[in-house]
Amino acid sequence: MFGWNSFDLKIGNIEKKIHKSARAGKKMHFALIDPDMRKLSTEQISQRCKKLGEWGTDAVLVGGSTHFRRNDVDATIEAIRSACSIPIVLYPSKPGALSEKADGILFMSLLNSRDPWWISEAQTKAAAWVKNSGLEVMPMAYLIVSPGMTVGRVGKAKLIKHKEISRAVGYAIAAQLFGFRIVYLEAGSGASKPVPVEMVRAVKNSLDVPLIVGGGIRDAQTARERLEAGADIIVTGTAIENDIQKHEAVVRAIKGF
Ligand code: 1GP
Repeated sequence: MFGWNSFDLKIGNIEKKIHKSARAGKKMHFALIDPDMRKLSTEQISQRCKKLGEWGTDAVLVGGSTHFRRNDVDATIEAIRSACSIPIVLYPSKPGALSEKADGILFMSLLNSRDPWWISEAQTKAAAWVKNSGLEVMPMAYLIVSPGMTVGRVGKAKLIKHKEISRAVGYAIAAQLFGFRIVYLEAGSGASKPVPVEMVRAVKNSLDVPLIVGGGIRDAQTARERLEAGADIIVTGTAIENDIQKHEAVVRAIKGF
């Protein structure tokens, strides 16, 4: 049995900062690090996070769609922790790949999946562990937009096409009415086209909770356009993996917006 006293129902510090920044119009940058050690070694992860810490990145998300080794998640978190003091947030793909070494978890539902596993069943498997983990829990609705990439395929998403703006808005409003406190519009890691500006604007105008936008954002201009349209947080991953030095301009553009 769970006692109510053992679980903090209040919003935690990471999420408080997200809401406060969004209310103040201050933009945030989240870096995605894939715990797949075939992509980056722990040394490479540390080296990248040291730079991100200097540039003002607000959180490091740890997650990926294809690789699920708990040991790799732990090692990734340790490598980040040793290099910077940026909060570390799980961006989970599977109940077995969770680690209490992180600071928080995006407890997310892929609302436009065709498969109940990604909407509520995986979360149900992990729920007791998450509740007892001590992690800060941030309930988040995850919406996958075309092209969706690996996460769209693995998550069996009924992709939101670029012209389906009212469908995106419907999902976002439903998410807020369900009680999700953050909405994430995701084009998929490595997407050739990011979430369109018109969709970001329409979704933001319909929402009262912070909006995250990610997938295919590789340059400062693309990031700026989405921030102007109302994104509160920009997530980048592939560009950090590929060439961290080139990425400084993107992080600075977001933080200096
Ligand atoms: C993926 O939105 C994130 O979940 C990051 O995408 O790798 O294309 O930056 P990129």
